[in-house]
Amino acid sequence: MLALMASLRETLARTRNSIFGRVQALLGQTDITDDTWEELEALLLQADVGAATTAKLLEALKRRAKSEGIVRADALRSALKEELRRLLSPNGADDHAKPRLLEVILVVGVNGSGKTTSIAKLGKRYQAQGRRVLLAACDTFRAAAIDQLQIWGERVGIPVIAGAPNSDPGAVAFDAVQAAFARKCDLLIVDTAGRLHTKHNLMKELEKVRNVLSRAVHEAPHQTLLVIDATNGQNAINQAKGFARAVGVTGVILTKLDGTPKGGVAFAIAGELGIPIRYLGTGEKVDDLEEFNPQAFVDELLSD
Ligand SMILES: Nc1nc2c(ncn2[C@@H]2O[C@H](COP(=O)(O)OP(=O)(O)O)[C@@H](O)[C@H]2O)c(=O)[nH]1
Ligand SMILES: [Mg+2]
Repeated sequence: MLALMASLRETLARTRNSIFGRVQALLGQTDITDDTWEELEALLLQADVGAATTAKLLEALKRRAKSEGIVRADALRSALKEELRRLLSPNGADDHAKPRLLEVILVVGVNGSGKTTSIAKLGKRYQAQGRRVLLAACDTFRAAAIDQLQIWGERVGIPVIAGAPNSDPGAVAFDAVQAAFARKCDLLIVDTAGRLHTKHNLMKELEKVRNVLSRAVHEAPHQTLLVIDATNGQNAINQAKGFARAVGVTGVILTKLDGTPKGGVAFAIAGELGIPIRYLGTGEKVDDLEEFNPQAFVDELLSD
């Protein structure tokens, strides 16, 4: 737990030191003035929280200040932390945890966001929990992408099902499901393309892969995880909306939080997409993945 907190601390250091440290200073031991609200709004926008989510937060805080009689800036900080935590906490039960014969996780996202790396990290983590994992290389449009997943598979000791470069990703997905059943695997993680040659339509290809999975395995994919590169800030939100429309994303893996001051984008993702963040990518190594914890995340950005 201590190691975990230390690594979250390191991961969020730049985000905290850049803007959230100033939010912390603004909401210190003083009274709230009109300037407090204006500066808070400006800081949240600078922290990549996004216009829509910043507006929602400000509205909620002003409402609370009025109804709860908050006049001190430090009390406002506590209220802000609560609102940020609430924003990040998914509502409803997580039914992906249901035990199944074969669970299928589809991983999507633009090229370079960290899909393949995150799949290796997830695979290793689940394998360590005793799951029998198989990976599917459905990013068939670049030979290097297939190789990359195979190299990771070898490193972490997880088999990879792949086809020839430029083969149909749906066919690879189908083969991978058959292989998973044959080998009695209980978790199949499917890697996908993030960009295609111009004659193909990425979202259509992803829908096809998704349909193959749902025909082959009851209720599959059981999770569709969208990988978002935190360094893309607000641009990532629009990309995410496209994926969410096309393939129905159930959760987000937010990567490259280490070394970016744009960690506030987590709040924009939660506020604008309403999709829960499940994991944080905290570095390039295979163990650099953390389960997302809203409370720890907010506590790390704003202390009491
Ligand atoms: N610093 C950092 N780098 C990451 C993280 N996740 C992925 N990367 C790097 O991002 C680059 C692209 O990753 P890759 O998995 O190939 O992305 P893909 O194209 O979506 O499959 C690689 O150099 C990874 O090492 C992360 O959490 N932190
Ligand atoms: Mg890849």
